[in-house]
Amino acid sequence: MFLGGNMVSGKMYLNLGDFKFKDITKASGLENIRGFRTGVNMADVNGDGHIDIYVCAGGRYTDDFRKNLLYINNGNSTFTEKAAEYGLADMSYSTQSYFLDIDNDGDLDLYLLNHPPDPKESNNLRLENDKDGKPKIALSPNLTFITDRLYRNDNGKFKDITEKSGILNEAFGLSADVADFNEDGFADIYVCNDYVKPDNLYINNGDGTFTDKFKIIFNIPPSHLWDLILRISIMTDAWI
Ligand SMILES: [Ca+2]
Ligand SMILES: [Ca+2]
Ligand SMILES: [Ca+2]
Ligand SMILES: [Ca+2]
Repeated sequence: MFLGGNMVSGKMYLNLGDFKFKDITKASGLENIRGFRTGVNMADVNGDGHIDIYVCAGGRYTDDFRKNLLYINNGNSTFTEKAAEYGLADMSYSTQSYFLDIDNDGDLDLYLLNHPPDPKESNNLRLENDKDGKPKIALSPNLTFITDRLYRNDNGKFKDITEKSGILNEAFGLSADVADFNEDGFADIYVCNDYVKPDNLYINNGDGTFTDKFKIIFNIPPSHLWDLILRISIMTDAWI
C-alpha cells in the first residue's frame, strides 16, 4: 500500500498478511520530500508485469518543483524514479493521472488531469465567435502547465500529443474516468471540471484525435462534480 503526502514523504507499506503491514518506504526508494504531491496512481507503465507508481505534483512553486514522478518497480520491492527517462516529468499543475490505451496497440498511454493555479481564474469565462459567428469559449493564449495533457506511449517514450489530439483546455479538472462510452472499441475520457467551465466528454476518433461531445450528449449546465460514477449499468442493458 502506498500513501501519498504533499508536505511529507509518501509511505510504502508491505502487506505481510493477516492485516500486518511493514513500513518499507526508505528501503523501497520511495522516500521523497521534493514537490507538492497530489494524485497517486498505480499502473504497469512499462508493461514488464510489475506495477509502477506515478505521482502528480502541483502547487504554486517553481516549475521544476512541480515535476511529476514515475517510480518504476524493479521487481524486488524497490523502485527507481524515471519520469524524465520516460518523458513523463511533466511540470503542469497536476491533479491526477489516468493510464489508458488510446490506440489499442497494447501499451498504456496517459491522460494527465491539470488545473489553473488560481481557482478564481476558473470562474472567468471568455467568449469569442467561431467561424459561423456563434459564441464559443475562448482559451487563454498560454496554457502551458494548465491544460490537461495527452501522452502517447511510443515504445516506452511518452510523446506529448495534446494539441494534435484536440484536448487542449483550461478548466479546473477535479477527476476523470475512462471507458468506451459509445462502444466503438476505443477508450473515451470523461473529465469532471469545477467552477463555470463545463465538463468534457472526449470521444476517441480512433486516429489519435478526440472530439469533445459533452454539449451534444448532455444538455446540462456545469456540474461541479467532485467525482464521477458513470459505470452504472442501468436496468440490465449493460450500457455504461
Ligand atoms: Ca512496470
Ligand atoms: Ca497505446
Ligand atoms: Ca504505443
Ligand atoms: Ca469509444
